[in-house]
Amino acid sequence: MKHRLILFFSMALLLSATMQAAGKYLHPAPQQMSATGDSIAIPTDYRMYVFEEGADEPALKLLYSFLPYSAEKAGFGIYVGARGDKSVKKFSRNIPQKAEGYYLKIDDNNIVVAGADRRGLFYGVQTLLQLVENGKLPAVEITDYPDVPYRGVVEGFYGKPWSHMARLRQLEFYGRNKMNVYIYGPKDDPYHRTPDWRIPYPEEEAERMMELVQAATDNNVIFYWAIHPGQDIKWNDEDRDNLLQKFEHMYQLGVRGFAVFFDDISGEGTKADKQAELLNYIDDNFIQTKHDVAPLIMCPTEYNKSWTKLEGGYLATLGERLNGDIHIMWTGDKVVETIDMETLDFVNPLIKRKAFIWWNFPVSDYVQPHLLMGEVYGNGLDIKDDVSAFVSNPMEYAEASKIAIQSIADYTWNMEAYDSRESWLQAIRDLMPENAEYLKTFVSHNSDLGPNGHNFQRMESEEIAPALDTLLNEFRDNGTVNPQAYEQVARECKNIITASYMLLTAEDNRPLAEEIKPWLRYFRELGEYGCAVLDMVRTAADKDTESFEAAYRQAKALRTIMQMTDDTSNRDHRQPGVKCGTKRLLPAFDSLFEIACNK
Ligand code: NGO
Repeated sequence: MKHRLILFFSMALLLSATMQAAGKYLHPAPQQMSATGDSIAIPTDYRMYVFEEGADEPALKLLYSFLPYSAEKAGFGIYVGARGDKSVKKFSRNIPQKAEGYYLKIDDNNIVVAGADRRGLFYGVQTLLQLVENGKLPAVEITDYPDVPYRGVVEGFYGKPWSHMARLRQLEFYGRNKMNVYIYGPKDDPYHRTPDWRIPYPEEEAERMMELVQAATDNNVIFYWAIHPGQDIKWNDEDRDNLLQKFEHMYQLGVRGFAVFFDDISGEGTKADKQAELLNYIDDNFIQTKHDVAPLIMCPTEYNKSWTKLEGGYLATLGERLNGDIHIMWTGDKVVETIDMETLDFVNPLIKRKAFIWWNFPVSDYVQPHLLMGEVYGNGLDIKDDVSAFVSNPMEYAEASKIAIQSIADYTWNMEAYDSRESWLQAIRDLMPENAEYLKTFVSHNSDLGPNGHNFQRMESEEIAPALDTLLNEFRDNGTVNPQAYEQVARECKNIITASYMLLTAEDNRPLAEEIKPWLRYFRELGEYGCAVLDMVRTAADKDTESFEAAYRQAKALRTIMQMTDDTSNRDHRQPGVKCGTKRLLPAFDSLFEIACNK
């Protein structure tokens, strides 16, 4: 036992040393990986064994983007294919028996990327690319597969739908992070929802849709298109045919995944038996007859536990009547809540299948002045066998949502290995590689939601919180200034100001900088306000009345400026405005201001 433990620890050390040497934190974390510590230069002379030369496959396109095809006779072999392909026959025993899995081996003589299927192969190539560092590849052996079958995003929020460019960037990002599904369902697209769900997209929008479908295919993502007909649907043949015609129109545009949402509606449309009848009809007469379409997904009206009226039998009816292959979405115990075994133990028996999780995070349509860019934590690490899918409903800010989405990708791929902090830090680095430190400062103070109807809270400003508390308590109770705490808070205020300027002008992710611009301005003002408040505290403690007066006037003006920024930015929303640091920073600064005035 002892020996085994020692072996285990030395292996683990070796592995982490190797990965660190390669400067890499592979994400999502592979299920099994061993490394020798050696590395090889990216081969320039090699023989490639592919399943089909020139095949129009995302995995091959990706591979060729960094290893141009070479037919030279060379000793080094690159074997690429999926189970059943001749090119990887030798390795078939190593390929995991799991959908979307892959086997990857790099040594002195060969590179093997062998998928359990085409998507698995694609993920193997993604991992290979992630391993490249300074023209080198570490010698590794990886056996990998996802925990959750469907992982991705449902664009299902209220507010301005994502732009076409933002969606294209997202789809590439999903491929890179091994997410396989994107569900199109923005509430504010009139053609998705009542009353225009019956009408086909105009030419220009239809063309964009086709481009999105292509981008999804290129990144091995299933593009789902969702319809939201419930608010005015008539339970008659005419509307049933309207719906099928719209789906057929979307099919012609290339869509191969369909969903029907009955969330947030009232009236006739909410009837479970009618919904089930319609959905089974669509399933039998459209989904199943096409042969190339992914399973149908539905979002129920009672989509969370707090809205479930057991006595009404809504969910039980769906569970009993809906065809077994139709997925049913679920947001957890509440509209916005983390997902655990308990909620699945409640819903799965009712719906007689594994819930398709629609996780309402980092969506911010009910707290629009806030950006939710903090760590992703709180979901059960033991639920992989009890969900059929886990998709995130994001913010209307596509780039800013990527921090949470990347962590959800990590979480859904390998729950046991999921480390919310590591994943968050990596996502920050990936999003803005050259300004990661500044972005970390910004997002550390932009994660909580403030007071909200769903009573959902997130940690915020954790690192500076103890210093803020010490400074505040000692100053309030004794009128003294704790020097270390003061120093720490003062440094953070300066970091905030610097971070705002750096991010406003950052070139490594312009779309992100543009999205968060109003918050960056407010953030800078918050930092400046903090500095002025600290001056008030110091001069009040020193009984330096004249300097206090000046600091007071400055702090007051800055607080007014912050209010003006809040009052004038981000206006086109139901809940307009911008807020940063509402959990710790701003309340602490405001309290210090008050206390200093009363000293
Ligand atoms: C609801 C609604 C979404 C919102 C979300 C957060 C579901 C399933 N439908 O959850 O459109 O974005 O709340 O407000």
